Amino acid sequence: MFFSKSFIATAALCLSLSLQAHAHAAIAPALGVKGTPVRNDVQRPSKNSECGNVNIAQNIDTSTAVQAAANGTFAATITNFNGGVDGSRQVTALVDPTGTGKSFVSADVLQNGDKNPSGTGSQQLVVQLPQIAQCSGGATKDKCLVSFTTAGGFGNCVVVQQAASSGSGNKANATAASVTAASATTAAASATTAAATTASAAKAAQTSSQAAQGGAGNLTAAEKAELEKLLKELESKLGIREERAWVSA
Ligand SMILES: *[C@@H]1O[C@H](CO)[C@@H](O)[C@H](O)[C@H]1NC(C)=O
Ligand SMILES: *[C@@H]1O[C@H](CO)[C@@H](O)[C@H](O)[C@H]1NC(C)=O
Ligand SMILES: CC(=O)N[C@H]1CO[C@H](CO)[C@@H](O)[C@@H]1O
Repeated sequence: MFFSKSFIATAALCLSLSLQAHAHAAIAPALGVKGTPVRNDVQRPSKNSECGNVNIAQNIDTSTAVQAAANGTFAATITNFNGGVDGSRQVTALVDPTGTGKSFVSADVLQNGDKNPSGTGSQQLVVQLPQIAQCSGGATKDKCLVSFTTAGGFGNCVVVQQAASSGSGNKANATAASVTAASATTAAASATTAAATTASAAKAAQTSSQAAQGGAGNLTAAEKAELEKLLKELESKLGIREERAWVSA
């Protein structure tokens, strides 16, 4: 009633900042991070920025790389900084065999972490690089970039190195046929990325305009509950009370 538009917009901003501060998990060794990643190193991978804010070209050659086994699997360690789905240790993985951050394809996670851990801790993740994904990135031309995203929407990239000598499977399979398949996949992936970028920009604009107008319709139940809690806190500080139609309980 009183100043609901700016009030909700401010509250939504506070909410997103508070979620950022509380919900984190990092996968080591992290792209662009020396040593064990800490809470502040956690990124929010997104469709047009799968490694978050980390500069890929500047970091791919200086970051610790995980060695892939001859069968194309590799392991990484996920550590969460708070419990619950927001601090989820369950991930999905994307691989960019070119190491540029521009042509990701999905990869199977053979061993995953807990989706809804009760506390903090570390677990091992095991990922299978796709057969066509012979790593060719970085100065050594044998590095892949792997982007991990947790069920809570956090994560980061990891550099994976695939030794040429491990190539009995993947490398030897880089025949004309699989090279053709790989470039077709890459082209398809870039087309998808371009489309997704436009779509997500439109969605972001729509979402923020809805938030600014006081529309909370696109928030999940948990987000609504969190927003409501935050609003009540602000209201009690300001000594006001406002009716919100979207509050279910
Ligand atoms: C791949 O190789 C690793 C290391 O040798 C081994 O531990 C793992 O079981 C293998 N995985 C598969 C799916 O063959
Ligand atoms: C290439 O990959 C296929 C499918 O995984 C496999 O059956 C075949 O043995 C591989 N070829 C070589 C030369 O390793
Ligand atoms: C993805 C999604 O749920 N979009 C909805 C957001 O809210 C508007 C208005 O409430 C709906 O029209 C969208 O379908």
